[in-house]
Amino acid sequence: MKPVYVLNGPNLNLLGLREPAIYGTATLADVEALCKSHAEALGLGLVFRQSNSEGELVGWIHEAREKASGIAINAGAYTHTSVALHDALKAADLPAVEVHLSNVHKREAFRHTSLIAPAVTGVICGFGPQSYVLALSALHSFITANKKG
Ligand code: DHK
Repeated sequence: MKPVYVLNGPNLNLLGLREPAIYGTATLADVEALCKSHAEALGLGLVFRQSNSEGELVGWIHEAREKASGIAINAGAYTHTSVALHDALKAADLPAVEVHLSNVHKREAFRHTSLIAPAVTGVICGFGPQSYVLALSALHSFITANKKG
């Protein structure tokens, strides 16, 4: 089976240092280790990446279109602004989960709108690093049931 791509957007490289009251104290390396062990338990291969560049994220989604069985994406602030990520996810045509550490609906109004939500299978937010674990489990069920959602 092709691996699952877990893609992280802008400022997530600062996880653990950045607004810990909102995003927690786990670093992105901690989140990656959590994802790796959960993916292994599920029998899924994992590609885990972070970029501050919208174009690089678009390129990785294009790559996933050929090389991945599903995508979990925390697009950071691009969630709320990026038509390019929306279009790339539509083009990828894979099971995909929008992930957030924080519950964006409890926060500023500008975070209540996601431009990528209409292009993915489902959305998980508010569970800290566990949001990623839940996303991987959801992708695993969809991929093994051969569904796109
Ligand atoms: C991360 C970000 O960087 C914000 O721009 C999003 C998301 C929320 C998160 O909770 O993981 O609004």
